[in-house]
Amino acid sequence: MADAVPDSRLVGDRSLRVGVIGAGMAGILAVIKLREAGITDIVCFEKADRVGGTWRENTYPGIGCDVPSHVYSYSFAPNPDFTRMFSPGHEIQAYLERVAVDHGVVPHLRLGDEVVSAIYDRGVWHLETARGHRADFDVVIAASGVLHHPRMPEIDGVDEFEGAMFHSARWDQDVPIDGRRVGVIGTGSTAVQITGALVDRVEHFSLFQRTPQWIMPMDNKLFSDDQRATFRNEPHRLRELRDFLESAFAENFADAVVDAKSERLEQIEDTCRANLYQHVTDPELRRRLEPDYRAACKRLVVSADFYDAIQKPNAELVTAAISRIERRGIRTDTGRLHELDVIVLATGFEVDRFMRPTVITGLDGRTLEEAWADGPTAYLSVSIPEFPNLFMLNGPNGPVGNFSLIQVAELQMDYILQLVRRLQAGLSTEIHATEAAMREHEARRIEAAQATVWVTGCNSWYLDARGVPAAWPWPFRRFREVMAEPDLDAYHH
Ligand code: N01
Repeated sequence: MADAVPDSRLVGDRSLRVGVIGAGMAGILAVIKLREAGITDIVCFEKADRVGGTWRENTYPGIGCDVPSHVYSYSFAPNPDFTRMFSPGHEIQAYLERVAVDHGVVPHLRLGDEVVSAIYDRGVWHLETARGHRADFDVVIAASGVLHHPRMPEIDGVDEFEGAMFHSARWDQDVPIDGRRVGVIGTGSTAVQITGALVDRVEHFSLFQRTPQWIMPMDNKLFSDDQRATFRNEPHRLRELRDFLESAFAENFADAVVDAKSERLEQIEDTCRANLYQHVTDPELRRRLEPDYRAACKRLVVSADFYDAIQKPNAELVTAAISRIERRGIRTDTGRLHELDVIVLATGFEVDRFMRPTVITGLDGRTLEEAWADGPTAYLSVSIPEFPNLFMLNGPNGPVGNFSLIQVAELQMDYILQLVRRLQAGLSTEIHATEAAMREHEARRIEAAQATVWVTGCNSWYLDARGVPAAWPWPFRRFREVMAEPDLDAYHH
């Protein structure tokens, strides 16, 4: 094990230059943690003109986080001001911007400049940006996000529509919505949030469902002024709430989904079924809304208002398959044309892209495209063989879905820093996972994935091209354990 991993404050003698790709939640975290480790020569590249990642890009009505706010926040930057148990997106965006200012991230930002290529050559990463800047780094941390390349549906006639049409992650705020006829394609977490937010604003709301979803009820309670004052004045109370939510979340959800036979998973299923039967009284509508696969097989959708919204008189659940998009709306295979003013494509994301389209070239001219020809992999989601001194936050096959990705990234960053400290201390010049370690990890991961709920008979974005869940298939505590300290035997170092 890595008993030789030094603490930089004690032995650091080499000054490192670190490039961070992306200034979303994970990139902000990387800069803060690097600075804490005494590394200040950092440039954080961000293609957009603001920090925030997902929370900057997604501005659709109803956007919020369905992970409790006090878990979906940095452990070192609690936010007593969150107004609800589950925060709306704009509060999270404001929080991330504030953290970036308060924790000294801003001077390291290079906004509006996308990294287009990163080439490794004898200990140095040469980065080039879309604006033609070139800069060299000893270490690169890729914090470029997971769900950020919109997946456009392959539907005939998409170019024919004469109204407004956009992907949920590219919401056009200039398009009027109120009093209009709006159609949403998809029934994932995004579409469900949009449904609750839009139905009372529009003349007619059509939800085009290809596959029904289980819906976990949510009690999105407001924190009162008094509660928030208590969180502010007695920080330990906020810490207690966070600890409670964190362990409840891990035990009740994260650990349940990786064991398809678990009792807790049955309870999740019972809760979702009861939610449907209690809230949807029309048996025909209920039949159309009831999935034929197990709850949490797809990423579980959490909502306080979806069933009420879809039963409003101006709302319609369309379950006939979409045949094509036409000038005036969407035609289904029953022959009916649903006339619409606005079509929202809540059709999800290309989840296997990660840092791409950035062209990344490691040892011996090997590109990431080549390394990932059979799908994205990385040792413990963090390090790719033959790509030395490049580390990923929220990389492939890690804990995704109904988790706090902030919590995940914090654990990964502490792990990465232990490797970076070796470089800083001059104990290593190149660190990257061995091919053998990655293969062994992948084999064990794929085997363990067979016990998860994700392979019990549904299609979802968790599944890779081979049908293997691209996710962490073990309890969350195991992730915590392996992230505690790198096993140097798994690395060239
Ligand atoms: O995307 P999705 P999302 N014709 O991939 C349908 C996170 N998130 O943006 O199920 C018709 O889940 C597709 O149908 P089917 C969260 O991790 C978090 O909603 O494939 N339909 C499906 O219904 C989430 O899981 C929050 O049959 C088509 C939908 O589009 C992830 O983002 C909030 C179609 C896509 O669902 C992605 O969620 C929101 C077609 N051609 C999102 N193509 C939080 O609160 C696709 N579909 C933290």
